[in-house]
This record gives sequence, C-alpha cells and structure tokens, in this order.
Amino acid sequence: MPGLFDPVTAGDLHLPNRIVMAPLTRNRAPGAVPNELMATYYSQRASAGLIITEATAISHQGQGYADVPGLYSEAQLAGWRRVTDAVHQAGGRIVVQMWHVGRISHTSLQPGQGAPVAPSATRAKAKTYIIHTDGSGEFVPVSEPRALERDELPGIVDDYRRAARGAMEAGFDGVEIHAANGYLVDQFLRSGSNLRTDDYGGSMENRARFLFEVLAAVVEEAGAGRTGIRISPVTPANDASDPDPQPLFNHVAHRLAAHGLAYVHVIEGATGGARDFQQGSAPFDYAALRQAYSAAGGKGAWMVNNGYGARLAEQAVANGQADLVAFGKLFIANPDLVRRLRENAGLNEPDATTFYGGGAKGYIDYPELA
Ligand code: 8OZ
Repeated sequence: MPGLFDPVTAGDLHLPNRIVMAPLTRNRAPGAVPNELMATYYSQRASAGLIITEATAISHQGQGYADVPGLYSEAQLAGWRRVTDAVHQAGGRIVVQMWHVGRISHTSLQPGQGAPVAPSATRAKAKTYIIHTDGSGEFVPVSEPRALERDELPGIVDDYRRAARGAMEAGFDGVEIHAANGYLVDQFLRSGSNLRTDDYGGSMENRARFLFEVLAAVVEEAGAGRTGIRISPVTPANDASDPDPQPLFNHVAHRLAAHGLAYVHVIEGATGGARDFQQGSAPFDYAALRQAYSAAGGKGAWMVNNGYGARLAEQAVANGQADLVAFGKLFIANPDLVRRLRENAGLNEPDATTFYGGGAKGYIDYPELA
C-alpha cells in the first residue's frame, strides 16, 4: 500500500513524496514581477513533493487581479528564475500554473483599459480585486466582457505557447494548465459561459476544442511529461456552471489520456469550500472520472485537492483513489508541512486576513518546528 511519504513518478517528474503544495493566489507581485519575498516563500516550502506556483498570467490580457505575477515579460521571467533557483537550491521541484482569466477581470487591469475577453459576451456574477492609483484596494464586480472573435483564438494559444517556453527557460520543472475555477479554459468548457455557435461552442467536443489546442501548444514547449492540468468539474467558483458536468468532464478525461501528461489535478466540490458541493442532476462520480482517464490509457499521476487533512489524504493514497494530494491553506501556514504530517506534529493555523496582498507578515513568517 503506498503512503503519503513514498516517492512517486508523475511523467518526467520524480517526486520524493505525494504531498503537493497547491496553487495559491497571494497577490504579492507588484507590477506582476516575482520578487525576493516570493523566492523566500517558495523555497521555505521546498520539502513538498511538488510545488505548484500561484496562478500566473500568460499575457497582459490574461491578467485579472491586482499584484498577481505574469509569465510574459523578460522581467517576469528573470524574477521567476530567482524563485526556481531558490527552490532547487533548497532541494525542491516547482511547476508554474499557467493562467488566462478570461472574463474574470476588470478594465483597469486590461491592455488599453479594454473589456476583458470571454467565449461569449456574458458577464460573470463574480468579483475581482483592484488597487487604485492612491494605493487603496477594493473588491469590485468584474467588467462586462466582449466575445472573442474566432480568429483571435490562435493568438491566445500562441500566448500559452510562448509562456510555456519562457517557463522552461526560467528553470521550472514543468507547467500546469489552469483549466479550473471559471477562468478562460473553463469558460469555454461549461455551457453557462459558452454560448458560441461556431465550432468552439455547442457540443462537448466543441467546448473542449480550446482546451486541447492550448494543451497541444504547451506540450510542444514543455514536453507532455512535464505538463499537468487542473480541472474543477462542479465548482461554482467565478460563476462557473454547467447542467451536466459528468459527461463533459468524462469526455475531457478520456481525451486527456492520449497526451502522456505528468498529472491530472482535480478539485473535488466547491473550490476552497464544501467537498460535496454538486452541480447537475446526479452527484458527481470522481471514480468514474478517473476511470474515463485510465480506461483510455491515461498513465499520468492523479492528483486530488480540496479540504484534505492528514487522515483523508492517507486514505486516498492508500486505497489508490489518488497518487498525489495537494494542500492549500495548510501549506500557507506550515512551510514544513511534510515533516509535520510525518511526525504527526501540531499545525500552525492560517490567518485568512493575510492570504491576499501585503508583505512578509502571514507570508514568510510562519514558524517551522524546532
Ligand atoms: C483566489 C483569489 C484569486 C484567484 C483560483 C487563481 O481560484 C485563483 C484565485 C483564488 O484558481
């Protein structure tokens, strides 16, 4: 029976344990450039089997929140190089989460103060966080998006390709495509946000077209064995909705199998909330999702996430439901989480008031075990 502390292979990634640091938005990159504070934060957590960075914009258009990092300028890549060097020096492995927010943005964050882009011109019931010129921050409703023209899509796929190339040049061990939580790729997948009548809308096959174009481009740069993908079949995050998520995501899992990916990362339930949250007529069957992947020959590691504690994680790995478990809030508060879980030690409590924005406090000052 495998345990949380046993090594595992995920494509070309050789991981010393099954405990993954989940992607966590922290809004500490003014100007979208990763900095020294971030290098310290990530390197403090290098004993994770794998670190997935916070969501990172692949283009200015893909940016949707104040002070989140990017992956599209020389300065950003140089900043990330400091981070990857620090993590590697500390003995860790780190992949970058590639992000285009689509309609979850605000005109003040967009190139030329333009409208955010989306599969369809339908506004999400969601908020984003902006910082005014006087330095004050505010949660505001996302802006009305405009629908992407069909001939704009290859350019966005190219942005993913360029960002993946930059990521590998910046020393990342791989990349994760953010196809979850109601952002651009997920907006194409789900019928609540995709009202298109061309070959990117309508059938499941059509709604998954953009995802697989992005995947093909990213894999060409990073290599399939260094590419993972994150999905969230039933989350309502950012107004994501679909009346029939099971066949949609089974279809996605089935088709992912052919790509030889490092891993598939699944958020179970509502992101950061109830694990039993449902959309659609029947409870979502995660075993069936995994079966759709493995029956089609999928060999990548299966990573699960959302509200796992030590016991649930041990069980999931021991009974073969998952190869890897990603922890979010526990990693914010416990840089040495792997050791704490192994030694059954107490855990620091995360302070939610310092999750988003700010400086060192609540970021790099959580204590390790003596
Ligand atoms: C929290 C705050 C802002 C963004 C996600 C990237 O949900 C995020 C995110 C989370 O995937």
